[in-house]
Amino acid sequence: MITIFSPDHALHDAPHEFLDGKLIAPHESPIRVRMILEALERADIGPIQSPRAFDLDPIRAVHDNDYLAYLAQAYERWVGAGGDAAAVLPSTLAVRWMSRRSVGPLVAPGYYSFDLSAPIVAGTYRAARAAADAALTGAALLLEGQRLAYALCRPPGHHAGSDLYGGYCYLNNAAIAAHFLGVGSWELADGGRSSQLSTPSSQLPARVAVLDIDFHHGNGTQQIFYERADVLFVSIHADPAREYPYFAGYADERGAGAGAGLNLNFPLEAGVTNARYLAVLEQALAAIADFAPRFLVLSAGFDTFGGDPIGDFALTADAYPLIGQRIAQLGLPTLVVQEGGYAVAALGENATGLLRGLCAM
Ligand code: SP5
Ligand code: ZN
Repeated sequence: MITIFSPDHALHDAPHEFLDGKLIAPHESPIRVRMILEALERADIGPIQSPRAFDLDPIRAVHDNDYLAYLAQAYERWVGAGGDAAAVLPSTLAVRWMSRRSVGPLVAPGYYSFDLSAPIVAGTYRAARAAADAALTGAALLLEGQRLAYALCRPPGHHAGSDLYGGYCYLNNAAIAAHFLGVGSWELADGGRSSQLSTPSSQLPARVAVLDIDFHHGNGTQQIFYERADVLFVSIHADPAREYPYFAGYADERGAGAGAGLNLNFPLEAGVTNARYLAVLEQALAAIADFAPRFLVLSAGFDTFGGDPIGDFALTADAYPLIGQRIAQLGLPTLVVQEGGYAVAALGENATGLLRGLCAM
């Protein structure tokens, strides 16, 4: 199994996040991927490669162009206009009946974000591009015939929508990779196992499933694919009636238009055990098998772990190899994209556990 990792993740190092009325030390920090990387090296689980450099085209396929231009310049414009040099964090958010476009340097953050947990620092955009490149490289490896790749992305991505950031996420790495896998198959016959060109008449994107097992609902990924027939989104997460992101992720959100029926949410109660989780996972996997996708993108968060500081599930380390094994039994070429997980001391064991399970197919 190939891991894709860029040290550029460390360029994003937020000084704080705003949570429950307080400015606190950020839960999402560079130590997270350092812990995972060290565990992968100790476990000798396969080669670790640098991402290839992609241009903006595969990112523009998922994100709004103005949004990308904003992210690229947000910090410099903010500081230039007198914003605090520590980080970009808005004071006023565009919401419901107050959502007129207004994008001056100090207010654009409120137009393009939906919460106060995702500060932008000088290196945020470069780190986010490196994470997207890692996911795209993993997707390219699957198109070239690999069966399993792990994009060790940071910052994470599944809360980022087409033109909104939040929840520690700026670019939706999993969505960018999923779209790339679908259209990438235009160029490739045989599920990407050979590099034979397919016939021009079959130019429909391949079906891709995204399974999101982060503790939090992947609201950004849901939004991006909500009306699409070629991507199935399935998410197992804390009930948003109780947990972040609160305003999306309910079971009755089933997709719309051409995507009707292709968005599937499993909101769960607090205290979810290994056995309960694995039972729900069976339902999620059955829906994916029915869809019969060519590829699977797994948005993998480890904030489902019982020791996580912002989660309330009760999974133990033993759960992750079992989750990996069951997902591997789908028999699909799979790209694992790193999302959340904030119990830093346990991240290495939990991530290697999932990957070992996925390898054991
Ligand atoms: C990628 C990812 O996992 N993002 C998560 C962002 C969550 N931010 C808000 C967390 C709210 C936590 N509230 C309960 C904490 C005490 N149980
Ligand atoms: Zn999460």
